Amino acid sequence: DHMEHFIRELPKCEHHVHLEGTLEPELLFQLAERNGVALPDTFPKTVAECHERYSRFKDLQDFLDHYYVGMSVLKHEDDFFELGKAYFHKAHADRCLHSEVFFDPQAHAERGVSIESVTRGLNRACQYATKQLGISTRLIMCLLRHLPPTEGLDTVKQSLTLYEEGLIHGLGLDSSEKPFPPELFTECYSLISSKFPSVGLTAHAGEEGDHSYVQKSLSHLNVTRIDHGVNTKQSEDLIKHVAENEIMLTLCPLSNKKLQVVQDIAELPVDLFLRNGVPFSINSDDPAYFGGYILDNYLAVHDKFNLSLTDWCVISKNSIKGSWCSEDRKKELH
Ligand code: ES4
Ligand code: ZN
Repeated sequence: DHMEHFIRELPKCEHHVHLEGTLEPELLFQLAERNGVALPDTFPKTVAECHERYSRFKDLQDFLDHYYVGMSVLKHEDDFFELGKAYFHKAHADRCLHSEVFFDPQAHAERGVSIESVTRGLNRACQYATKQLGISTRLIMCLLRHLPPTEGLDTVKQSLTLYEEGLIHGLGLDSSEKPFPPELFTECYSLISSKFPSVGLTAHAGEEGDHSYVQKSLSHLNVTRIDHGVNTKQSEDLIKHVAENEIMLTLCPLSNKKLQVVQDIAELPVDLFLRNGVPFSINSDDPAYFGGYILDNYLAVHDKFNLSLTDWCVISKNSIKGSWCSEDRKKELH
């Protein structure tokens, strides 16, 4: 299959991967042992049991319940370095040349791991990726929307020196979507953008929430990108708006299938978005839990949609254009 070979070789940009979601069961059990962390009885006991349990998530919340327990084995700066390094090797193998990675500092703070040690460990992994693998990187801090917005604001305040140092480049919003609409976090976003106007703003929206969550992320949080954004398909006006304003949607096909956002990847609005000039990229989300990294996600789209070479070039160009890297780097990526 010529097309498959083309897709394998295509230079790729990642915009939606949670580093805690790249924690493979092998490393998870190693770290649990090394750090003396006892996992709860409800957590799988072996690598094989992880794979079995991860193959049947009911919905986003069912996944998140495992995700937060899984990451509880991460305790020290070096654990985060090791996690990031392992991910960047996977990305490199998939011909990913630019990767923007999410992390959830609040999910580690509750175990007494400081935002500084998380960020410094991950930033060292980013530097390793650039020097050893030639991957350009961006670190995006995410706020957990299931926690009170006042705690999000505290986290933002604690992170200001890290943004100042240039260790973090973006702000995102993730976790359980529906009960926690985007406008709750208006102040967190406005604080970052008032202090650091060049920091990239994004938010998960329209994964389980309807199209109004996408709309409100744009109007209240001033994001320039939407993570998932699948439910943009529900509104013709919104489709027009994101196309005209070049808001990139970071689609995650394997994630949507595993969390039953769609029953089949063929249901994703890939054709609708291409026909209407909605820019989107194809991404990994939580690859250790969803069974595939960026190439597997590209190949899943290839398998379900008979896209032309022209379509793939549009996807590829949009994923470069929507990246938060320098204009010089964008030229190199072309
Ligand atoms: C996530 Cl798939 C997904 N959705 C929302 N929040 C997340 N955090 C990690 N993966
Ligand atoms: Zn995500």
